[in-house]
Amino acid sequence: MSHAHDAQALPPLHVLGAGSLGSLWATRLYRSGQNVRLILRTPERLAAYQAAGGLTLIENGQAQRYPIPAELPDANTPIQRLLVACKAYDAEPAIAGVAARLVPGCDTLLLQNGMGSQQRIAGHWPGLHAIFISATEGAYRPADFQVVFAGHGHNWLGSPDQRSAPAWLHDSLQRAGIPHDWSPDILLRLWQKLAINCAINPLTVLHECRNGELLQIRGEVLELCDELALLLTRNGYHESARELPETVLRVISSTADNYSSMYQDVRNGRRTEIAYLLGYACAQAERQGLELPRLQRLLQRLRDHLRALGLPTD
Ligand code: NAD
Ligand code: KPL
Repeated sequence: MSHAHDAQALPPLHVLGAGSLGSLWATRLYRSGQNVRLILRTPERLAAYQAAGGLTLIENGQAQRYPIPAELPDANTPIQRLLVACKAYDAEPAIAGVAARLVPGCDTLLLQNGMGSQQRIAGHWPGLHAIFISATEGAYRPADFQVVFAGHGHNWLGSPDQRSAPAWLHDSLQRAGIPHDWSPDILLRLWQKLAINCAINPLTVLHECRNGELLQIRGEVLELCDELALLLTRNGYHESARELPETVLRVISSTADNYSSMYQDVRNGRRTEIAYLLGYACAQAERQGLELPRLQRLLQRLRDHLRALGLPTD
């Protein structure tokens, strides 16, 4: 039996959230012959998608359209494999919209940035096999149902309760050319990324600058790293805590010309994922009785800034 046949024989991988990353995953899976279905939010979105004739992936300047089948959340077929590619604040309500279709043990890949949404979903639907993903690939949408593959990166996948990877996962992602590894400690990966994000992204928003310009306020960045290191240590991540200042400075240098994702959200008038990034870090610190005044002040300044721009502060 050929691999392609194997892949087609698997139940569909439903992609909930056909935005930037969801489209990047769906198009690569589909073009490698795999059984993928998009779940679009409303009949209007579905009609617009059908009129567009599929999802277009733009990679190295080349555009290719893929007519991936799509359906609404209330379609009546069961869901055994699900990729949730909504923003962190949309993920739980989006799953609620398809909850009646989820089979027990459904492999549920959660692509959200930051922390908090994944844990809420795993807690709300304990019967799912939740797989958390820490993703550093980059994509954006120049238009509806089009996605530009903007930055190579990696995907770390893991189960928060130490379960092993579903049998289909590695082969499926490998055939699609989606770079990935199974991480035995996905929470460590997510915490590390969260800490880096907290040290960089809010300051780029407040100073309206590229990542690299933060080197001019290196002292402020390092003070934040001190407090973030306390938080990492409290959660058992001693080595990451020790390495954090160096890691953050390295990320700033290697992404010096980039605007952070939070900067881009704010610049484009979009809701940020603040509650799952700096907001989550501060809430965890408070819950754990840790006083982190610099991070708290940064959160306050960021919320004030968002409020002044008329953007949500959560
Ligand atoms: P996006 O806004 O481009 O896409 C999210 C999609 O989900 C949208 O199309 C939206 O309409 C859809 N959606 C929301 N609620 C829905 C519902 N109930 N039913 C169906 N669809 C629904 O977001 P994105 O940039 O792809 O980001 C997704 C996640 O991945 C975020 O947490 C983000 O931080 C993370 N991430 C993104 C990138 C990137 O380069 N884009 C990189 C790393 C991590
Ligand atoms: O991941 C990032 C982002 O923009 O969200 C960087 C800037 C690399 C680290 O926070």
